[in-house]
Amino acid sequence: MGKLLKKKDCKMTEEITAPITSSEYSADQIKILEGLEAVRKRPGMYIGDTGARGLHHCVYEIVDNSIDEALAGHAKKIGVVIHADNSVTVEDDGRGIPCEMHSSGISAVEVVFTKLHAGGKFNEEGGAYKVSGGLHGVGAAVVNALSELLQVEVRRNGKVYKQFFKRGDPVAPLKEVGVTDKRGTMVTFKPDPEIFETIEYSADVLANRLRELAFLNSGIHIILTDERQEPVKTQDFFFEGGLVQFVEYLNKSKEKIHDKVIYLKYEKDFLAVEIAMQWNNSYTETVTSYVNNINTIEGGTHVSGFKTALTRVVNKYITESGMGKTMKETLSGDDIREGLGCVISAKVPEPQFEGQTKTKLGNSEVEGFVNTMCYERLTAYFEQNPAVAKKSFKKVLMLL
Ligand code: TSJ
Repeated sequence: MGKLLKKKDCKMTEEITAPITSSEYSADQIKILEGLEAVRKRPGMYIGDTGARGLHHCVYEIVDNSIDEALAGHAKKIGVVIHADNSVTVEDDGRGIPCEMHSSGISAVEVVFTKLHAGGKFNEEGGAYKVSGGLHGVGAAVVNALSELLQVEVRRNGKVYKQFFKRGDPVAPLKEVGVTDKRGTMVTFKPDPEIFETIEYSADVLANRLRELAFLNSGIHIILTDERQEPVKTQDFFFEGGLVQFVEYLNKSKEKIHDKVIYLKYEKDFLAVEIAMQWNNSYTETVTSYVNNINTIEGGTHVSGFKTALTRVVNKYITESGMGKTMKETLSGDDIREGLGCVISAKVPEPQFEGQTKTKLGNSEVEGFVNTMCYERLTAYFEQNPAVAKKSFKKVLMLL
């Protein structure tokens, strides 16, 4: 993923104040375009860079909207297609972006694609548990600004609506173009070669991120199609087992200490954490962590909460079970995590990202939340699964 940007880093577009009639349509557009002009002037500020990373980031920004719709319980399938000309289509079977008129007289769809500070409002009204990554709901407008062409098709209320944009500029207002019995949103965009150093998508880069999203959000089908080759290649990423399957995937070439992946999940007051882990016979620790589907490379409070709890639980188990009767001191966290493959995924409503690369979770409330839940759940897990505990801690104690 590209650089994570805070809302305050983005220049806000001007507020649209007075309601307008259709004849005033183009006049009002000028104000909106001032906002998107800023994106075209300094694309790096919004998508990190204008190289391959930024190019792929555009797809992630659009996909994030569909992931949110799926997390809210309204979509099951997300399709991503790389076309022959390197334009990309993202489609979902969700409720469809609302098409009614916004208070400004512009359709809600157009607001999503032209206003830099639009997104958030809808999502709050929707009451959904909106947690996916992205530029706080401005992603669609940013991608639109950086696209030579963008087309959106919404299927909603039995109707099909369509709108086109050129370099962020609406060609015409949202138009009703037909009837349908389906629901969903489809967006096709062609990255602007005036902006990007390359517009050639890598199917592998997209596949890796989409697979990761499918592991992190179990039950969603994410289907990638690359039409640039014959025969057309399609991959369907779908993992009912979510994080458990993610750890199996990461550990697939390793020799496992115990068969079943340990899995914990806890949700309370809009905070949620899921952890899957399994020891292998190597000496390397691999703790991969995410917050709202964003890889927290530098870790943070969710990771430290887990680590502290694991160290306490394992030492307590070793002492109480008599496994460590020859030991004078307690095991360090590093000892315990030798050979541990682990994925932590936290969902945090207002994440604070810190550190050099803004990939370290800073929210202090998360540390205690994860620590308490891990201490309780892991204690219970090892009591109920003594065979797993014995095998893993023997390895940790180097008795194997
Ligand atoms: F943002 C976007 F335009 F880029 C985009 C949004 C792109 C794609 C491929 C999908 C979507 C999208 C948005 N999929 N589903 C939604 N859902 C809504 O925007 C939505 C629908 C209904 C309601 C409601 O409260 O009735 C609320 C929302 C946020």
